[in-house]
Amino acid sequence: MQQTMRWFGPQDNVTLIDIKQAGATGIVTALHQIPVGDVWHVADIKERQQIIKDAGLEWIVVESLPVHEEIKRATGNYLQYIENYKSSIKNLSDCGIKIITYNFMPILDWIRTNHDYINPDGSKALLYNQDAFTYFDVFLLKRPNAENDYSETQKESALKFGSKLSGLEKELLFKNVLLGLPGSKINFTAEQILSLLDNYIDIDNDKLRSNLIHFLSEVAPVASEYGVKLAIHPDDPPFSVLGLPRIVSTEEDLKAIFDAVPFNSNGLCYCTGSLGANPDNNLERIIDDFGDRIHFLHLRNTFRESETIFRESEHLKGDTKMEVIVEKLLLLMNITKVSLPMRPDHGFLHEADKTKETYPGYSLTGRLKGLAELRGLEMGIAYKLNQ
Ligand code: CS2
Ligand code: MN
Repeated sequence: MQQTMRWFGPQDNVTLIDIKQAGATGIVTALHQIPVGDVWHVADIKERQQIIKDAGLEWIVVESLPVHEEIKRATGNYLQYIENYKSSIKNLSDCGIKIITYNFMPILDWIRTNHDYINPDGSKALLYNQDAFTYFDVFLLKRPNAENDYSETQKESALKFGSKLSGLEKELLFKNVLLGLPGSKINFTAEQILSLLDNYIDIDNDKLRSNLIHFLSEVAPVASEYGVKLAIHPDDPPFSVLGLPRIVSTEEDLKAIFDAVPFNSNGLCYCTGSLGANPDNNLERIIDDFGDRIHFLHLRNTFRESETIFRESEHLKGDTKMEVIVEKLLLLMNITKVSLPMRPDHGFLHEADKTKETYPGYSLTGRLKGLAELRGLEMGIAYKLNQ
């Protein structure tokens, strides 16, 4: 595996030197300053690439080249945005960057209700609690008709959860759920999110899927032509939130996407944390079934405390047996002869990083620990396999 770490660009408090000293050789980043939908021009890509090169690292993966909301909804200027996406693919390829991650989650990227769950050792983790989310949705945001999306028991349980929260805790829940996109510190307001949600009223899973397939049928041939691999990131959490459609959550979802657009460039970002939060997803089978479509690895673990709560756990400890996954991935790479880039995805917030402002899940020490553990795991397994 190629060891990488995500860097949010020059304003990231985790520096390229930090990342290099953590043992990564590859950088995963994006031009966050470019508005979603605009073309990434060669000059801008090269400028960022040079900064990374000067630090002795290489930009190997783009995460993310975001998909404009109008493409997801197939409205307005979406055809132009698809053309822009093709231009960005071509420009990235011209600069030698050949892996692009993106997602097709409407409006929001990943969602957690608690960004500061305290582990027994004092470090902090990200957590999703369905009661907290339901409380947010029905009683705080008061999304129209949200009450119809939950059972009476779910609503009672949510209300019980909410009744224990102080005013400040309610504010924090609001802020946590509506955190903007990774790389941005801007939260959505209630008015903004409600009006954005309105745009999806007529879009169900089938419609969103057909919009994704249309998008892929346009961009995957271009990616193939330029030797670029597209890696769709699974939904996180892998189920519907806020009444929104979700189409990259299950094994059947993946099959539908890959079958519909059978270019190898139409691939997957294999995120064990996102896919693993749904106990019905068989992570090993996903490697067996879609191994040749896996172009990028996010390795992290989750722990399901109950049917309604999951939290991020240590990279090597949780519901996913990371040793089994890494062994399977090494066997796959032996066959494909491709060294897949891997990043530890999120990490805990450790005491050492408490005073540094970083994006939730993206402090240095927690990810360094994850990366170091995963590298060691790989080395041990590779040694055994080659004996
Ligand atoms: C990432 C995602 O921070 C994370 O959890 O795995 O935000 C990911 O970058 C995007 O969904 C990819 O488009
Ligand atoms: Mn991920």
